[in-house]
Amino acid sequence: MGNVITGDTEFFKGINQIKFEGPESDNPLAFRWYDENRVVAGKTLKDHFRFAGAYWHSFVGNGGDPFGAPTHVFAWDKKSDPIERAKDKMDAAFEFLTKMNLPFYCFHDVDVVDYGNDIVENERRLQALVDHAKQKQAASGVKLLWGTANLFSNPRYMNGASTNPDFHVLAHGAAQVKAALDATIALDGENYVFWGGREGYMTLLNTDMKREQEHFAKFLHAAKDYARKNGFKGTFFIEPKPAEPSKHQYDFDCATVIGFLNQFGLEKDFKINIEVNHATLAGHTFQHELQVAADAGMLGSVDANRGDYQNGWDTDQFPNNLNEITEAMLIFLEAGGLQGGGVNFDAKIRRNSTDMKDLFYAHVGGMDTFARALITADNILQKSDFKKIREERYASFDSGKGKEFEQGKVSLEDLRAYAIENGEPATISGKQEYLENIINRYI
Ligand code: XLS
Ligand code: NI
Ligand code: NI
Repeated sequence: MGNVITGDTEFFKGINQIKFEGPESDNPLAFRWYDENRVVAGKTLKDHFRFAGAYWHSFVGNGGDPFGAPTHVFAWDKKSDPIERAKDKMDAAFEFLTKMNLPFYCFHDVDVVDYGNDIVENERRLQALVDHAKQKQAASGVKLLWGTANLFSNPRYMNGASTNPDFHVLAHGAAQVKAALDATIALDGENYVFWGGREGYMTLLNTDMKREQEHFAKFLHAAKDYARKNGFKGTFFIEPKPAEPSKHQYDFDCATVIGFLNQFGLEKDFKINIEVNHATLAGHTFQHELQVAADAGMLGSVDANRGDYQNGWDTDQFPNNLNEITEAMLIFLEAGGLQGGGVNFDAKIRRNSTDMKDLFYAHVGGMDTFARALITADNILQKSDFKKIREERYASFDSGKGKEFEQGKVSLEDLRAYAIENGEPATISGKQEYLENIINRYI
C-alpha cells in the first residue's frame, strides 16, 4: 500500500485509506475480498486486475442528467482560473486514488483541464497539468493506465471526429489526439484508448459509410505512427459500443472491431478494451465479448461497470453482479488475463448518491466483486469438473474421423458415408443447469 497523497486541502475528510479486513468485517469502508497481496493462479490480485479510477465519472461527472441540474457539488471545482481549478481537481483525484488504494487512473484530455476552442491554449493547459501529474505520480506511485481524447462532447464533433464528412473537423480531432498522446507519453501511460462515440452515423441518408470507415483507419494509422515515432511502446485499445450517442457506431462490438483492425492492417498495434455495459447494449453478454477478444488474442483491457435490465442505455453502474463477473473471470483466467491493460471503473455513482463516502462505497463494492469472482473462478477451475465437462463435449473430435476432420482430411462425401454407417446420433446433454449450479456452489 502506498501513502495517501493530499494537496494543500484534504477533500475527502474523515475517510482514511481503505484496508483489507476480510470477509468477517462489518466495516463498509474496508475490503472484504480484495487483499492486494493475495496470490490467485500464480499472481497477486493487484497484478491480475491493475484497478484504475476513471477521472471523468469520479471527479468530473456531477450527477446532472437531461432532466436536472448537478447534484454533486465538488469543493475542487471552485477556482475561476482553469489551470488552478484543474490542479485542485487533480489533488482531489490523487487523494481519492491513494485512499482507495487504486494503483492506476485513466483520463480524457478534457477531464484533466477544461478546453476552449484555441488549440495552442488547450495544449498549454494540458501541459501544465501534465507537469502537476508527474509530481503526483512520483509521490504516490499511482500510474496512468491509459489516456484518451474526448472527441464527442464539443459541438464541432456532432457528425463525428475522424469520420466527420468535413476534413476540417477531422483535423481538429487529430490536433486533440496529438496532444493527448503527448500527455500520455510524458506520463508513462501504459496504453491509449479510442472510443468512438460519434464515429458512426445518425442516418445513412447523408452518410458514405465506406468512405468514413476508410478515414477512420487512416486516422488511427496516423495516430499510431506519431505515437510510435515519439517512443510510445504501449498498446492502443479500441473500445466497442454499438450505439449512444450515435445511432450506429462503427466499433459495434468485438467481432466487428477485430474485422476492422484486420482489414486495415492495425491488428498488431491495437487490442480491445471491453466495457460490460457496452457488451450488453450490443445484444451480447460481457462473457461473450471477453471470449471473442481472447480467442483473437486481443483481450487488452476492461471497463468495469454494469447495466440495468430495464434500460437500453449505458447506465454505467458499479459492478456488483457476482454471477456475471464470476463467469467472466473464468474466461479471464483461462485466457491468461489482460494484455497490457487493467480493470478501469468506468462507472458512476447515482445522481442521488451525494455523500463523499458514496464514491468509496462504490469502488469498495466493485473491487470486492472482482476479487471474490476471481477467487471463485479459480476454485471452479481447480476443484470442479467444469473444464472436464466442457472438454468431454468435444471428445468425438479427439480421435478417429472427428480428429481427421479437424485436420482437414475429410471430404463432404466422407462425412456422408460416416453418417450412414453410424446411424442416428444419441442425444447428449449440455448440462447447463448442472454447470450453473457449480458457479453458485463455489461463490
Ligand atoms: C462511453 C465510454 C467512454 C470511454 C472513454 O460510453 O465508455 O467513457 O470509456 O472514452
Ligand atoms: Ni468506457
Ligand atoms: Ni460506456
